[in-house]
Amino acid sequence: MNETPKLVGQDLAGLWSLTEAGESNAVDMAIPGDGISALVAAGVLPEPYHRKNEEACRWVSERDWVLTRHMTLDDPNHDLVIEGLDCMATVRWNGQTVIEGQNAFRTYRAALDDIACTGENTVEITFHSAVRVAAERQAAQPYPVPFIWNSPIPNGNMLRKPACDFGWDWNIALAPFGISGGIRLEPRRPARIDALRVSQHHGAGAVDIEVEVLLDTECAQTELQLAFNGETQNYVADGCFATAQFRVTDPELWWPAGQGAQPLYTLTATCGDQVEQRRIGLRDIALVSEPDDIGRSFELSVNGRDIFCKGANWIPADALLGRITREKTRDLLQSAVDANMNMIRVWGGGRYEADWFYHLCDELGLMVWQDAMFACNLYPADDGFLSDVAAELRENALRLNHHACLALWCGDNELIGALGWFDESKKDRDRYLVAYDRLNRTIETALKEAVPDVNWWPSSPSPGPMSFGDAWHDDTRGDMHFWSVWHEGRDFEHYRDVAPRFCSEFGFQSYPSMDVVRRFADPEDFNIASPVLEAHQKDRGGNARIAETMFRTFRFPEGFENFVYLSQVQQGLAIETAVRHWRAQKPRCMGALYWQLNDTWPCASWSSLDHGGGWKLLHHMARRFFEPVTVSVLPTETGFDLAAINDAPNPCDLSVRAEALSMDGTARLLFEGECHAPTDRSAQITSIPAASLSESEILHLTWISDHGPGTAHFAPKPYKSYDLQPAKLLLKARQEGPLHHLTLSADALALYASVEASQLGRFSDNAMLLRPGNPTHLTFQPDDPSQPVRFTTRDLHAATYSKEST
Ligand code: BMA
Repeated sequence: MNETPKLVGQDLAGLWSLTEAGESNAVDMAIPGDGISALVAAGVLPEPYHRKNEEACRWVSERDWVLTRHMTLDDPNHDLVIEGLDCMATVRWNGQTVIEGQNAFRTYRAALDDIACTGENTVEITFHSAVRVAAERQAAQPYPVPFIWNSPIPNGNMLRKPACDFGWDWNIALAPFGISGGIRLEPRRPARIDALRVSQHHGAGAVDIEVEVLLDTECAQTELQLAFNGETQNYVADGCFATAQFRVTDPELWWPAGQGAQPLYTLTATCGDQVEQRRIGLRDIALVSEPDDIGRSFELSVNGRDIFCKGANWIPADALLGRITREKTRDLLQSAVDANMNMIRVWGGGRYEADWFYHLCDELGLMVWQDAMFACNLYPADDGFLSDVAAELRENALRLNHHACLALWCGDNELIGALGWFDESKKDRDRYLVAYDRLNRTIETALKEAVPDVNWWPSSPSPGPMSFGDAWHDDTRGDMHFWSVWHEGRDFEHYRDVAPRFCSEFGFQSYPSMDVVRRFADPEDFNIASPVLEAHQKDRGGNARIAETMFRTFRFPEGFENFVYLSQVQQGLAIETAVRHWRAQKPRCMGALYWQLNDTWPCASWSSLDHGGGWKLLHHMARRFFEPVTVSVLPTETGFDLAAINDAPNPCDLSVRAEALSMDGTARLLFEGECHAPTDRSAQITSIPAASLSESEILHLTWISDHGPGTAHFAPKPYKSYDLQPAKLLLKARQEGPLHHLTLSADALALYASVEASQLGRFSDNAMLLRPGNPTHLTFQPDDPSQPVRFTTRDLHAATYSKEST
């Protein structure tokens, strides 16, 4: 069931006419949508994601654009409502200015009664160049307010639109304009429901629901009807406010994925012809951050159960808002849950997502860490800017407050760190820290006024309220962004030197999969140093870091396709090293959200899902290293500790086997035993002396519990130091209906054995360890089953040994 209310009035979504200001050539523009997508569809611009076309599309953001639509009205007595007007826009109705938009994160509403007429009407929206207005605003600041170097389009921090629109270290820079939400005429109502604030009080065997109705009304009294869980109550509201109470006995609780079900109850509020519907999951969710012996804890508790949060950071589903669809977004979120995630962090450089996004997360059991939309820049702190921010936070907090998935609100992304990145703020930290605190207080105050019981965290990363320390290197307090491995070039082992309380960002880049590369590049571009591939790598040192890490870890790959494959293997290895280690630190550590889940366009990035939703090897590995019950190898000075981790709701027992595996695939048993895994902490299984493994062996683990079997391996030395044997992978494929059944077998130990397909689809597994005599079965579900598929196999030996040496 959807939350979208039935429209009373007139929907103005659909085709509008777009012209450059002062020009006469018009093209169609779909609303919701963006101008770049419209100009591409009309053939005015080339496909921006292809090769180096970004450059050819940049000029659009430097011009003004006019969107027009004519319509006939029987009754002019309407409000014009626009959601996601992005962003500096003047809206004229029959020539009269009715809205001056300046914030893509707010809803604008204008009464048209004196302006609209019966019969033919014209609405015109002028989008002023974001580049020009941002520069004007910067020039008007009383002191310089620097923006991040990742953004090739300057001054994005002056405008309230997604920060990454101006470019990011993974994004194309186009600063698109458009409308991301609804645009409609609503009948002028004497009283209107502006927001519903829903709070839950959980007691023994019952949940009390309080619904506060916030009305926009000039009437002294308004009749309302509220219905929840089959019970209907009638009210007469005095003024702008009414409160209703409901009690649910024997409630069916909402749980994060992996902890239980996600039942949703329906709340309906009716005011005249306005019917608002919300789906409510009953849960008691608390952010627990308290001083302790280590420093300051950070964890989420749901219905009294401490939850280890596993997941990734969410960025907009596409760089062009017109290309974002509910179906594609659902697929990305479903992939998160399928990889055993229970949380995503909606990162502060994107946007507050649409209502339906949070509704999907409610249904899927994906908790949402919600940043306020501020990232990596310094920001203005003048009254005009701050009052706009307060209105933005109030609106979004009220819009989203009822969602079960919403776990916490966070003030920003990395604004405290940013104080140390710019010459201006390094020279005068006092001024910029005060400005920061004004902004941060504005956000906190607006949120708490709107939704008093909100779970609030001041910034990410943050050691805690009123702490402005280095949460990139301090693993004792609050949430941490641990970037030393990627941005400081430390080796993967360095992940084990820290034990964050909650790691809300850490990441390692890889190349997009070959099916994605083929869509944006031509074969002559297939070289990471080619201009086209470099144009799709937005992190200055990114290619060098990927290549350097390969030198450290592997023998160098043969050819471009193996380079792409190996970049994904090493990305998976990096994140697996961190996650397995930090999960074993439970309960000191209670969360690991890697950077980043998805991509906005096809590029080299830290994502585990390709642009288009395909699974990179990291995503397959994440499914395994995020499994509720798992075993981690913790290297010590004398050997290897094995730890059992259980994030499932109940304790369980595991049977564990550890073997020494040689490169030809033969195995020697080192340990076999049972272990009890409680849910509140990781449990030591055994220690394996370092001398148990010969120089040419790796550790191989298998286990079985109530949650099924699991497997992992651990190589004590870089893979390049092992003499891998030719695995000679053999793939047998058979198609049954839409599904391809694949059997993969090997002649010797095959590490990170993978299958790629010539078209988009989902493999059931990948990046596997194969041993001779133990074939593996997997499936491939193509997106388009009518097309023939060609499969390619890869493994570490085949990718890194020249043909002559095999
Ligand atoms: C983090 C994020 C992003 C960035 C990523 C990779 O700090 O907050 O700003 O894209 O690092 O550099």
